[in-house]
Amino acid sequence: MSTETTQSDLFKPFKMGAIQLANRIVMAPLTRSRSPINDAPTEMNAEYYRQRASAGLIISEATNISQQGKGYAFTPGIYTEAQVAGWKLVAEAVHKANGKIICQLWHVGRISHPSLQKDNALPVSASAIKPVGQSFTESGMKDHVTPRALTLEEIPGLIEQYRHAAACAKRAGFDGVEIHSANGYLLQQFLSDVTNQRTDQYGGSIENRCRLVLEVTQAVVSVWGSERVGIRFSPVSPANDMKETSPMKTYSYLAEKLNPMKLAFVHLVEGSTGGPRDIAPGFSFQELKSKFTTVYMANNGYTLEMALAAREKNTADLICFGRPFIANPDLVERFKEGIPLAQLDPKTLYGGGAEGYTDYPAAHGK
Ligand code: 8OZ
Repeated sequence: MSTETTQSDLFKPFKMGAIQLANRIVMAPLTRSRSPINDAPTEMNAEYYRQRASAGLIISEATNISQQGKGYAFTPGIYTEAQVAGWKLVAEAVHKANGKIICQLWHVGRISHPSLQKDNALPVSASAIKPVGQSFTESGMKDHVTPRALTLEEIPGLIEQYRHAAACAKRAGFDGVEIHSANGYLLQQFLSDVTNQRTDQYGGSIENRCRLVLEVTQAVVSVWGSERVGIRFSPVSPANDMKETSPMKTYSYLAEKLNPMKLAFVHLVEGSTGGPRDIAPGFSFQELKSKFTTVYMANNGYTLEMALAAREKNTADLICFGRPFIANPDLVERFKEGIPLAQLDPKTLYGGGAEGYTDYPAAHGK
């Protein structure tokens, strides 16, 4: 372990809003599709999160706020009593291990498939525009379909889905929540001038396209208080056939509107989600960071060296690691002690049981 590593405040406590973190390393939300029964977590999921509790903060895998919001087979929800009970196991296990965990609130919008919806309903979106790509359903990959545009009358009910899920997450004992407004899912489908072609007050101008996410944030803050709520954006990521033509303008406006709400953090996917960081010449995440007054959580392809440099130069307050946490439950200790990282097995990423999930050992056992 080098002195540069030991002296970095990456490994020192940090207060994020009302949540006290043991260090500045965040376990990123990671979909693992291991909740096949009632979309509810079990002891196995609790064990997986417990093993990773030395992260300063764990963000849960993306968690459906309603059946309508579900777009991937075997992903968990946070809207029924069984799901609250399942997540209680998770939150208790993480807390017992002195960790902190927040719930990522997710509605996929058009990235769903009728086979995952109640009565084979069409997925919903800002507008009836079909994404290129396929959905992960219980019977394999299926082409996306043309979604149905939400009516103006349905918007209050949609916001209520977020409020209800936020209240369920609170009862489950999470430390807070993250609103998933990234990666081409429903909230970004409203933000984007490409996927949002509405002509009512939720489409057209930047103000109108940002309206839904701001109303959702208000609803979630009404449950949790602003100091336990964060939000995730991916302004330039092509994930899930997303495109925004002037992201700096849109996200600068969001910063201006979100700053007075005093959220706990803003989480940025810097580049193409899970891919290259330098995909948008001319777009500067540091410029965007300067517009936000809250804690800046950086994500996408960070190595330990990059994280140390980010703290040295203060280009981020908190650093997310995603895939490295899968095969290295003790990632923080490995970083501190200079222990080589284990590589994950891609075959066991999604679905299945304990194999490739809770059986990656910590370097020193446990
Ligand atoms: C990978 C596989 C399935 C879902 C995201 C929730 O992109 C996801 C996701 C990622 O945010």
